[in-house]
Amino acid sequence: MGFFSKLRKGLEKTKKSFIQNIETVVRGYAKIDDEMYEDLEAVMLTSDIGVETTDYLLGKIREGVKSKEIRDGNDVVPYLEKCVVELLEENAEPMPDRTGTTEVIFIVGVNGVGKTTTIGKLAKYYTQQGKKVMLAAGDTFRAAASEQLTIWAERNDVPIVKHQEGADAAAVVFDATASAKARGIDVLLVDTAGRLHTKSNLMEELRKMARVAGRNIDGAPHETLLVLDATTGQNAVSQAKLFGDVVPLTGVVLTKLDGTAKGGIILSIKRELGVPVRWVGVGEGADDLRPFDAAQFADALFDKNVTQREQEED
Ligand SMILES: Nc1nc2c(ncn2[C@@H]2O[C@H](COP(=O)(O)OP(=O)(O)OP(=O)(O)O)[C@@H](O)[C@H]2O)c(=O)[nH]1
Ligand SMILES: [Mg+2]
Repeated sequence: MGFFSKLRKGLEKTKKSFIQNIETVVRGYAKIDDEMYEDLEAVMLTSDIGVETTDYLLGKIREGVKSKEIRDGNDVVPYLEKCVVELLEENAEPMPDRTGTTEVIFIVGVNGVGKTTTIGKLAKYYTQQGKKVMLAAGDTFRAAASEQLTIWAERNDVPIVKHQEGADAAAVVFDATASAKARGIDVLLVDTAGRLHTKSNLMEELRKMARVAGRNIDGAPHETLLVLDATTGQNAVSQAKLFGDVVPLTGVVLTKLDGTAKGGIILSIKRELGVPVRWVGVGEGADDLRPFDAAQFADALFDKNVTQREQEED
């Protein structure tokens, strides 16, 4: 199965919990009234798009009613589809091109969201793009973390810099950045320990890692990607907000979109965290991560251009 097909299949539950529930609600209304807005609000809130994005979409529907684009309940869903596409586009931003320097990418997030797996997938993606990739085992906290990353390094045939368990993570970053620079590496992917914002020593460690990276390579880390597990919904977003206070985030990797009903979370990321969605993950395999493409995502969610998309995919 290609990426589009996996994404489409993965979003089936989200579609059900969001679009189809909305359809069920609005179908009953010949006339738009306050009761319908209340029902809509309830459905939206349970689909994990968040309070703010719910308010935004309800405001949009009110506008549509005023401008007569929505005349009865049946007009709501097609109108809402347009609004959702706009929100997806808001979350997309072109990836900056940093050819010519060693690009240092930090991967951060709470425990178990898919950081290390994402690094393995990114290593494959960038290698296929013809880039020289190196990994840094910056999770020195959890036992076996560096072994897990080493497996991904071997699979992708890329070098890895690691220290012993319990070593200073900033020292790993220092060595890795120096080595990457010396070897003319294009992309250095830095794994970090899963941490909660409440663990102040670990958050301080993250700050130190970022500081140290910048000593060896100008402007590093160039990207700090926050990994969010889509299955945790809005919970993930609120936990993650606090990472931005410690290290400036440049984007989000949304993982585990395969099979969750909470995929609607993607609509609220830019609004709540102020950063674009850069990558989406739809499985545990090395090919199950791609740059976020708003149009592709919308097609997968609304079952549009399916045949064409399926023909395009590898
Ligand atoms: N279904 C699915 N599983 C995923 C995806 N990404 C990661 N996983 C799985 O999620 C689990 C945790 O992944 P890790 O990469 O170890 O997560 P981590 O954030 O590095 O975890 P810690 O280092 O313990 O904080 C693994 O079983 C992965 O295979 C995805 O997109 N879809
Ligand atoms: Mg990990």
